[in-house]
Amino acid sequence: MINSDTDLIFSSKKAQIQDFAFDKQVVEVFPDMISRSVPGYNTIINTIGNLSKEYAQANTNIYDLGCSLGAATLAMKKSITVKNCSIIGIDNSSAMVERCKMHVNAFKGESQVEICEGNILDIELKNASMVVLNFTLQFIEPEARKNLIQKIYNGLQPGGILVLSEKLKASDNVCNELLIDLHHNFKRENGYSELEIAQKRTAIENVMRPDTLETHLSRLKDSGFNHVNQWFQCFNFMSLVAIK
Ligand code: GEK
Repeated sequence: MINSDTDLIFSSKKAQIQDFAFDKQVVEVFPDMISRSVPGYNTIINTIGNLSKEYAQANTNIYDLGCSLGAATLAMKKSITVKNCSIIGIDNSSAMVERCKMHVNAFKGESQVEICEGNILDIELKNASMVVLNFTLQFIEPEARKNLIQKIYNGLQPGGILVLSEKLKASDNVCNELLIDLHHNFKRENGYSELEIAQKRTAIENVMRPDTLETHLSRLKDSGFNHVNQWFQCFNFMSLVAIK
């Protein structure tokens, strides 16, 4: 059923395709867009909630970096029962932050939640027991990714966890094309047309630059994470945990 929350951004032919931006138009349809475009999104959000039950430590901070409308923040707010945790959600899109504040305030939870507009490359990260990078690192300039992961490692308490979810580029070109085809099938099955798939692909290719799994794993190891494992993959979308 099509309604005002349905993602129709690329449904009509555009004379010129601008780079994708997390603006007001995207915010309006974001939950529909992400759940029809990212295989396993709801499973990943639920699992972030479950992991926060296990890993959130009393008197620490929990960070949701690139929080968008706060789906992961909310899953954690609903799950955390230990005392005196602060969940801090950060996003550099003012349209996202404005809407996110309304979403998260609508639910009660044990932890206090603060949603801030800012660049995750500039923030200080300290006394953390859990950090979530749910499909955000792929939008960060590749040269800045190592420092960000290192900052996260340094800001985590021993035993703290990073949940990193990303779209992947397969290192083998044949397999990469296969995974892209399977993902496009997933989008077709969720009602996106060929035109929408093609125009979105053009709009996003300059702003979202996926890494290979090998690059993620070696960056995490080089930053000091000794315990790293993928727990989810569907087509070219994966999520992993890294524990300090
Ligand atoms: C979810 N985690 O629903 N600083 C802060 N925010 C940024 C930056 C930056 N440098 N770069 C991009 N963003 C969410 C989904 S979406 C993924 C994350 C997607 C923000 C950007 O504004 C957007 O809200 C988010 O990262 C990426 O669990 O749409 O594919």
